[in-house]
Amino acid sequence: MTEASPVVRGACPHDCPDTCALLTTVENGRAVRVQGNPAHRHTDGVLCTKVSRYAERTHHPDRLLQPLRRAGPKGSGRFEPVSWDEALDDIAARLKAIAARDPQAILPYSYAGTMGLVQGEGMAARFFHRLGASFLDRTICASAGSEGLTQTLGGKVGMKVEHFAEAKLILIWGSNSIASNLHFWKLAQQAKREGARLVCIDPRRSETAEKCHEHLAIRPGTDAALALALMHELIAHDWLDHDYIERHTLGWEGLRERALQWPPARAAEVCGIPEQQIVDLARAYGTTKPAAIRLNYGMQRVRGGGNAARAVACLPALVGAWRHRAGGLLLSSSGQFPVRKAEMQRPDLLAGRAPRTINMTTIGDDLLREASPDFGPKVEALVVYNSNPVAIAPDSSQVVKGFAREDLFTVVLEHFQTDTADYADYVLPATTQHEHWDIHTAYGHTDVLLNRPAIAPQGQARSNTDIFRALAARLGFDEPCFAEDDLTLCRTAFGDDIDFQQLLDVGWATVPVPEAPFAEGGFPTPSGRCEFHSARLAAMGLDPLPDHLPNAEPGGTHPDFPLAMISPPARNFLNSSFVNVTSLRDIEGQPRLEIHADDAAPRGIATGQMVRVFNQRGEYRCVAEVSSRARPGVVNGLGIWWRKLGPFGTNVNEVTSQRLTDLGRAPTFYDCHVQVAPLEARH
Ligand SMILES: Nc1nc2c(c(=O)[nH]1)N[C@H]1C(S)=C(S)[C@@H](COP(=O)(O)OP(=O)(O)OC[C@H]3O[C@@H](n4cnc5c(=O)[nH]c(N)nc54)[C@H](O)[C@@H]3O)O[C@H]1N2
Ligand SMILES: Nc1nc2c(c(=O)[nH]1)N[C@H]1C(S)=C(S)[C@@H](COP(=O)(O)OP(=O)(O)OC[C@H]3O[C@@H](n4cnc5c(=O)[nH]c(N)nc54)[C@H](O)[C@@H]3O)O[C@H]1N2
Ligand code: SF4
Ligand SMILES: [Mo]
Repeated sequence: MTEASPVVRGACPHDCPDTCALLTTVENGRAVRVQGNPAHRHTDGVLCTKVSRYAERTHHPDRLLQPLRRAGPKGSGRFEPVSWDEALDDIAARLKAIAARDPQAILPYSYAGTMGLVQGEGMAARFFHRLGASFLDRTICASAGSEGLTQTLGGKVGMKVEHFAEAKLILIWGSNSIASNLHFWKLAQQAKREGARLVCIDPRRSETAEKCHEHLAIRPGTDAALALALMHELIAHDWLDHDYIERHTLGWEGLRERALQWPPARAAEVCGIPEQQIVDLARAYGTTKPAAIRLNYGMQRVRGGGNAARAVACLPALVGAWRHRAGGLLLSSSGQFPVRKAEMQRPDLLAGRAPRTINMTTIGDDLLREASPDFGPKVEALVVYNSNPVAIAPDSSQVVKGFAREDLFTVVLEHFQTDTADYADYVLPATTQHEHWDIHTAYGHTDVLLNRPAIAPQGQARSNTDIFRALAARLGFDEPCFAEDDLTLCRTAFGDDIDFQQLLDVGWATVPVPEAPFAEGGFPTPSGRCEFHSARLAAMGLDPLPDHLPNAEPGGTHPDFPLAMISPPARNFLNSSFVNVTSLRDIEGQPRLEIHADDAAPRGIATGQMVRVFNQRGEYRCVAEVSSRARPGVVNGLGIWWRKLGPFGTNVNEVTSQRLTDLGRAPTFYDCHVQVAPLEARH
């Protein structure tokens, strides 16, 4: 295959653990087909439905193809075309004027539209560092679990995903693998065929849960209670690996004492499942070797999410599961890549300045804050790229209020006129993965992938890097790093730690990771041990041992909002991406709320009926589906629709809160109480 060939090698840019290798067929300058590369072992020639339609997205009739300037009130969606020069000159002048007063009044807002190291925080980070803009704390997805894992195992490290195929027991914990980690599911199936038992721990009877041998439908946010009860049983039956605990862990006495407070009966009460299920799972976990845990981020979007990840991450050390390459745990492998972050992002351009940090999760509140000694200057300008905050950030009525500020200068780099782009002063058309270079790590395997552009930029679209280079030039940033092209940035990402020629020739390269990374301990924690007891947490004034922290809004306690709601992704969307791709939206139909018959009946709710889902923060409307996918007391509001494509212009984040997790300053999307009523009932 050569560069001139009509099939071009790329990488999936999305925030999905699998980071697939793509093959794009090009005809007459158009991407006509996207397939999984059969030669890449993790992709194995298979893509999810969404990305199989990537060409439809690239050549979508609604693609933004020219820069736009606002021509109506904020949010009205009225824009007029402008030239790139006009747009960039004006944006540069506005940012310059604000920066002259205080650059911290400028805030970048970006996340996972692309996970690429170049089109993500590559040139953009250099630009904002040089400017001295506020830092953005990128917490919206994973930082509670990441922090929990880091405080316990020492980093985002764990089992190699391929070895799950050899496990004899697999706990799929807080992950709807079929929807969001498809290539792991294939390995789990392989293990199942070899006799492994699959257990799913998830409040929702997900596509994955229904295909496992066992499903523990726990209440949201009760994972730590379950993990502590499992430990209780491991102790009671002495299914412990005393030698491993002695040599490779820290703080066993304290953890033991805490676990002994959690007999299965107590956890059964908290988790809302039969005691016997806990007892049986503990026996299976204590006596099956090798046992592997696929933990995922679904379980950490609650108040105690960081502690819950910590509690689960303690389990493998207790039974010595790490001794075997098919034992242990995987949450994220992203800590295993030797990315040259400083060379990519150039924090040295701050030149000693230390800007304040704003948490992306609380953007709703923070856009509405006035200047104060605590907060610093009011946010005057927002530059959004790779994200759609008006749809995906919690407590959207506040987010909308912030974005609607007439005195806020907002620039949005986008492929489409999203809910967020509707509030922009300038919308700048960005290239898609088909139109630019990039380089990718993964969080569900350990390969680096290169993405080659398959086609020319559509219309007047420009890459994020190109846009930030152009702004840098207009602001007079003349450091040579602002002149580097994308291929140079791709090369910089790993320096000589990766064979770049192999990336060019083959498309990917595997990072060396030991087969069984902690068989002999050697955790990347300060003590080198698996830290049940974390001195670092103690030093922060936090509980050094993992504990169960009940949800802030557990459902069943508030008189007006008795149901707990979780809002995991709909299978055919990727967060808010793809909602505007007609063929995928047609599969999803309408925004749906799954509700158990026991909760639907007393409310007079039937399948297909339009319902109001509401709490103290707001209300959204969607179609009810009375379904055993929901457990009693918990409703599942599948996400994340574009507000303007859902009925009544709202989505599920109307009711979620800006409360943060125990660790990692992360959102609590799945810690949310609501009431549900048929739409007509109000009249
Ligand atoms: N199809 C599809 N794939 C995706 C995405 C998508 O939007 N669509 N998003 C991508 C992104 S950004 C991410 S971060 C990952 C997310 O993927 P995951 O990490 O798997 O997280 P979620 O999909 O949020 O939730 C997974 C499961 O956790 C369950 N869950 C909810 N609350 C709890 C709880 O308290 N405890 C337990 N044990 N389980 C709970 C949910 O019901 C859901 O079935 O997926 C990526 N892949
Ligand atoms: N209620 C609820 N809310 C959630 C979640 C949930 O489970 N429930 N999940 C949360 C999670 S895990 C995450 S990760 C966040 C995700 O939230 P976001 O990071 O905002 O991800 P997307 O919604 O996919 O939006 C990404 C946007 O980036 C754009 N984009 C893609 N590539 C490029 C590019 O190269 N250049 C530019 N300029 N733009 C590009 C896409 O067109 C898209 O509109 O949402 C969170 N919100
Ligand atoms: S979203 Fe995930 S499964 Fe789908 S193509 Fe991308 S990496 Fe593969
Ligand atoms: Mo995410």
